[in-house]
Amino acid sequence: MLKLYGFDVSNYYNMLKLAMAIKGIEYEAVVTYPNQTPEYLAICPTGKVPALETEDGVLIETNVIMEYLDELSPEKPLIPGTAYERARVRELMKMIELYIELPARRCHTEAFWGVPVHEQTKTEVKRALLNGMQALSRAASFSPYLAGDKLTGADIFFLYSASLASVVAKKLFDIDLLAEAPGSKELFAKLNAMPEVQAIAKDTKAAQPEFEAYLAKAFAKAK
Ligand SMILES: N[C@@H](CCC(=O)N[C@@H](CS)C(=O)NCC(=O)O)C(=O)O
Repeated sequence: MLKLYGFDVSNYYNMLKLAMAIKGIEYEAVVTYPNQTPEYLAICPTGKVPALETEDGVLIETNVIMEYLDELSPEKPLIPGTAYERARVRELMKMIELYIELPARRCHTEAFWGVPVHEQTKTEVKRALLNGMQALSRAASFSPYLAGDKLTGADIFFLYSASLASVVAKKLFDIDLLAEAPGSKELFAKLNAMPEVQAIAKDTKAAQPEFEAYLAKAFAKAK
């Protein structure tokens, strides 16, 4: 059986949880926090999560795993359609990761854990997030999903990346990031109404205290 390494608060991990829930793929969850121990590095070369253990070996990188799941189990494709349509979904997934998720991540410590970020970093991130969301607004259709009338992997990336980026934008810059992409609030409401998304949100909430204990240890070690 597939083994998914990660933890329930991780937004990348939750992208795969949702992908597997939608596709009806069974797996064993192996609760793992990112770490650089030789044991985990032997499984996952970066020490990050998620990682997926398959019968052929381990895969990392969420978008790559999502594509693998679609090939493994073509029912309910998350990257559907013609070559062009599939490329468009990948394009949106990549835009979300590069221009929304990764800039926002540079400010996670301050937005979520009260560990201040340098002012210069904040200036850069504010601009990057506005540009990223405006670019996505131009590239995506939001009708109602990012790539049209079908839910795709791009919507899964959007749900779990833009939600955290919006918190960063609100807390640090007092910006309503979703307002930069008309249709995104309606899309969020639609996605958040899905029973699979609600089940994952429940797991995330339940896993929060353990994650906070892990973080407290990690920050104490870094001092
Ligand atoms: N590009 C990776 C990013 C995964 C990632 O950054 N995961 C976070 C948890 S949500 C992590 O492991 N962070 C620890 C670290 O960056 O060392 C992917 O697509 O899976």
